[in-house]
Amino acid sequence: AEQQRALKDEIRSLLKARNAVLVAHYYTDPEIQALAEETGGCVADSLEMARFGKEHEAQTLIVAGVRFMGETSKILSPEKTVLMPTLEAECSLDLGCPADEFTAFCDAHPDHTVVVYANTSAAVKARADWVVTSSIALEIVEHLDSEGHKIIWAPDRHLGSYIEKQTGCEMLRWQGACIVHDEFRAKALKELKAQNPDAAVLVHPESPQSVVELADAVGSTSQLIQAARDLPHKRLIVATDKGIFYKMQQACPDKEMVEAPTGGNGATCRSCAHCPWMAMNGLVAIRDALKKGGTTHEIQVDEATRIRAMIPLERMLNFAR
Ligand code: CIZ
Ligand code: SF4
Repeated sequence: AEQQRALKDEIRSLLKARNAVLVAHYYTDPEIQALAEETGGCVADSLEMARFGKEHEAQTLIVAGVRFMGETSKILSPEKTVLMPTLEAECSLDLGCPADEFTAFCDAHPDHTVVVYANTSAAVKARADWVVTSSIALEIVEHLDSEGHKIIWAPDRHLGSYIEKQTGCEMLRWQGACIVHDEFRAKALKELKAQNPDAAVLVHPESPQSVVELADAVGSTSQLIQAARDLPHKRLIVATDKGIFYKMQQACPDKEMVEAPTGGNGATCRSCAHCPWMAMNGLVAIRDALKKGGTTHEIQVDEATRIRAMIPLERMLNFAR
């Protein structure tokens, strides 16, 4: 505890000395989210993280999350230094959609409008017509469908099939998945629901369709936190990364939250939904990033890619306004 406190103090002074602000994702560990809040930074989803970073006066952003979040921040704030606790924090959606393969796929379907999820590399965004987050994907696809566009969707297959079901718009879908949400299991969730008949079920749409079908509310991280507040239920079963409980409990301190079960190798696990890459964002790594900066921690996006990736990102930001 003593050591933790010393580390946090050191991070506080480094933030000041470097004119830096800490921006953390909802899936990082609770102590990291708390530190971001205490030091005037923010805790948010990937899009809000990038927006906050762009609008903040600090010269350096330290992004606690995964690589694509650092890249998105850099794309929107090229004049700032963007540091990450580790450059090895990846995302299975990003890894499963390499830019060269994706470009070839798009090139093979030139009559399609390319819509990619925020969980992709800068290079994949640079090949897209639109970037979307899970909070705005439905509206943008509906809009494009109403204008008669044929759509390529990448990379998350579950979010893609959820969008298809909701909008009735068929898309050419990349078959990626999130290793965390893909593990939620409908059978075990049904059993848990039966044991808690008064509970509402909240599900992130990166989960399998059979799990989404059991939900009382489906949405992005910020939408799920809002739903937790709005639903009348006092008990909530939540199918997303357990990092979200920090903000969800803050939003409704009087409610009880239960983790949805994951499957693994047939054995049901009740406290396993945590992204291993998000978990790499510890206090020591944050301290080191602020201390060393430079080559080992700084996000770089080459200028041609950045400028091209800005186009679909800004299209989304303008659509959201
Ligand atoms: O699953 C993720 O990594 C999410 C939900 C990212 C985001 O958009 O905040
Ligand atoms: Fe990627 Fe899933 Fe981790 Fe989010 S939780 S960063 S989608 S692997």
